[in-house]
Amino acid sequence: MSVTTYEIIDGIGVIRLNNPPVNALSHALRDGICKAVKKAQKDASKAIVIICEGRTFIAGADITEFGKPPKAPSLPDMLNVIESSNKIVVAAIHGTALGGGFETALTAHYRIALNSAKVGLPEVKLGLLPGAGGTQRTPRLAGIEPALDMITSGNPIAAAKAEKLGLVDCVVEGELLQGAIAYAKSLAADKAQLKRARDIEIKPSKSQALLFERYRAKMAKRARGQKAPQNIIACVEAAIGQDMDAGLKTERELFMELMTGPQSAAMRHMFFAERQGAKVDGLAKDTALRPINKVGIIGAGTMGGGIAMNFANVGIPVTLIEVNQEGLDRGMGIIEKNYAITVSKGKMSEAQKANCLKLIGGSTHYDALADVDLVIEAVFENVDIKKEVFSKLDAVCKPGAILATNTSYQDIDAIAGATSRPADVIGLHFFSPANVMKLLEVVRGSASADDVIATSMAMAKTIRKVPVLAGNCYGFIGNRMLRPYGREAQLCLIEGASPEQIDKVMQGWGMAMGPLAVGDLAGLDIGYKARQGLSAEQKGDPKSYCIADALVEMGRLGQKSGSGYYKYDPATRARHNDPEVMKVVEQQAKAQGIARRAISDEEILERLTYAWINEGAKILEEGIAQRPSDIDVVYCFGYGFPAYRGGPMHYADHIGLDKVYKRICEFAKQHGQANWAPAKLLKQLAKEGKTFAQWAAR
Ligand code: 3H9
Repeated sequence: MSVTTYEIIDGIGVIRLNNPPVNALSHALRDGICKAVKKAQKDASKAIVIICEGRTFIAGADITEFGKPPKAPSLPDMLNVIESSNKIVVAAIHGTALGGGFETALTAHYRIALNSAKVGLPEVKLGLLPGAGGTQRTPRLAGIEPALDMITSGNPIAAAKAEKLGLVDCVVEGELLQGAIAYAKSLAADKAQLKRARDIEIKPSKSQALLFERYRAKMAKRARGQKAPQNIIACVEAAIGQDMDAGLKTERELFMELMTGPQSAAMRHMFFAERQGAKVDGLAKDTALRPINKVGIIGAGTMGGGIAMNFANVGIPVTLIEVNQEGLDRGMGIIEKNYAITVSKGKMSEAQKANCLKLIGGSTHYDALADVDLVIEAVFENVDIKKEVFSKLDAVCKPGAILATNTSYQDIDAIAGATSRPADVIGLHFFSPANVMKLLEVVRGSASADDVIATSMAMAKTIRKVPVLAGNCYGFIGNRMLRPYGREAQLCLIEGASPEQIDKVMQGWGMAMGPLAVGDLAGLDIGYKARQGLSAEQKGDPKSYCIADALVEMGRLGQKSGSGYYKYDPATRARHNDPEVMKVVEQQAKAQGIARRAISDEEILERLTYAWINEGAKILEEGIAQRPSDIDVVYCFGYGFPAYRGGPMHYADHIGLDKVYKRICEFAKQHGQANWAPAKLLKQLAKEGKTFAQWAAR
C-alpha cells in the first residue's frame, strides 16, 4: 500500500499521507510528497493541501533512519519542492505536528489546524535541533524569544497559541479535510500570495545580544552538560540579519555535529528504550486487562499520599487507610499542601485541585477496601509488617483485586505467601516523591498472573508513569544497583576523597546530585536502621558503612537534622562543607587501618559507574531485567542519571565493554574479588567484542 495518495477534490489537489503509526517522514513518504507536489504543478488543481490519515499529522523525521546512509530525496530536498511550488500549498494539521513534521508545515505557504492540534519542535529532547529550517522559519514567523522558548524547551504548544504567534494561519473545529479544502479554495480565489517564511527579514538590534546571553546562561543551568540547547541558540542567532540560506547552512552544520555526537545517540536510545520498557516479553498482546476503577492505599505517609495523587490526577477515586484519624488527617494535610504547590506553579487550577481532593477519601478500617480493584500497600519497610497487612487484605478484598506492595527491597514471594491468592500479588515500586517521579518498577513475583502484570504495565501508563518490569530479588533493578554504587562512594571517602570531591565528580559528570548529597537528602538514619536488622555478614565490609554509622550516632541524620555529610543552612538549606566530617572520616580510616591517599577524579568516576555496570550485567544474566535498555530507563527516570549519557548500560557500550571489563579486573586485583568479581556476561561480551545492545538483539 502506498504511503501517499494524490487526487483532485473540488479543484484542490489533495496529498494524503498514511504512514502509521505517527506518519514519520520515512524515505517513502518524502519521495511520495515530492512526486505529488510536482504532479500538482502541471494539473488543473488551483491549490494543494497536504493532510494526514490516522491519529496525527507528521510527528517528525523517521528516527529509525538516523545513523543510516541518507536516501534522496532528503528532507531539505522535499521542503524545497514544497516551498518553491508555483501553487499555494496548505498544510492541514491534526494531532501533533512535531519536529520535521512541523518544519514541513512551516515550509508550506499556509497552515490550517484543528483546535485540538498541537505543534512543536521536540528535537532538543533527542539531543538534536530542528535540522530542516525550524530554527530559521520559527523566529521569522513568531519572533526570536517565542522561537527560543519553543525550540529549547521542545514542548508543543496548542493550535490557538500557535495562531497567536503567527505559526498557524487558521484554526478550525470539525472536519479538517473539508475545512482545508474550503480554505485553499478561498486563498486561490483571492489570489493570495505564496507566503514564504524565508522572505521575512529579522533586523539586528542592540538588545538581541543580551537576550542570547540570557538564554545561554539559562540553558547552561537548566540543561547542564547538554550541547543541543546551546547549538539551538547559535542557530536562532544565525537567523538575524542574513538571508535564509546562510542561516540554513549554520543550522545544517550544527545539526550534523549533534547527529553524529554521543549525546544524541544516547537520547535517541532513551526514546526507544522508554517505549520498549513498557513491553513484556512472552506476554500475549491480547491478554485481557483487569479494570482499575477504584484504588485503595495502605499508609497515608509521604509515599502513600504521593501515590494517591497519581490516581486522583487521572480521575480514579482512592481510599487511604491509616491506623488512626490523626494519621489520616496528617496525610491529607500533606496531599493538600502538595496540590497547593502545583497550583502556585500554575500547573493546576484551584478547581482541578478541588476535584482531585474530592477523589481522595480515608478510613481507619480495612473493610473500606472491600470493593477496590487495586490496593497498594505503602507501610514501613519491614517484611513482617507487610505480611500482616497482606493477610488482612486477603480477608477483605474482593476476588480478582490486585494486591500490590510498594516495597523497595522486600521479597514479593514472601509477601504473596501471606495470602491465599499469590497470583494476584505484585510489586509496584514508586519513587519518591511519588507524585513527581516518572519511574514505576513493576516487580513480578514467581506466582504473579500474566493479566496482573499486563494490567500493572497498562495502569502505569494511565497514571502517566514510565513502567519497567523487574524480577524479584533484593532491591530489584534500581536499588540493587545502588548498593555497589553507594559502597564505592563510601570506600573512596574512607580511602582518601572528601564528600565534596565525590559529589562534584558525579554531579559534574551529569548526575542530578552526588551520592553523599543524596544520602543527606534521603536521611542517613534510613540506611542505619536497615543495617541494624542485618547480620555482620549481610552488612558486608565495615569500611563501606562505618562513616555513615558514626555520623548518625553523632545525630547527623542529613538535611532534616541540619547536618550529615555537609552542614545545611536552616533558613535556605544551602549546603556547606564541614571540617567536622573530615575529622570523622580520618578517625574511621585510622580505626580501619587505612592510610588515606589522594584519589583522582577519574578513579572516583570509574569506580562508581563501573560498580553499576557490573551489577547491571549480573541483573541481566539472572533475568531480573528483561533487557539492558530497561536498566537504562530505571536509572534515567528514577535515579537522576543524565539522559544524554543514555543510562549505565548504554554508557558501558559507549566506552567499550572490553575497556570496562579490563578496568574491573584491575579493581578486583586491587580491592578484592568480593566487591569486584566481574559479571560473567560482561566477560563474555568483552571477549566477543560485543555490546549489551547487540546481546539484547540476539
Ligand atoms: C526530527 O524531526 C529532525 C528534523 O528536525 C530534521 C531532520 C533533518 N520516528 O510515542 P508512541 C514510533 S527528529 C520513528 O508510543 P504516542 C514509536 O517508537 C523527530 N518512529 O505514541 C512507537 O513505536 P512502537 C522529531 C517513531 O501516541 C510508535 O511510533 N519528532 C517516531 O504516545 C508510537 O509512538 C519527535 O521527536 C519517529 N519520529 O505519542 C516526536 N515517533 O509502537 C517523537 C514515534 O514500535 N514522537 N515513533 O513502540 C513522539 O513524541 C510521540 O511518538 C508522539 C505520539 C507524541 C508523536
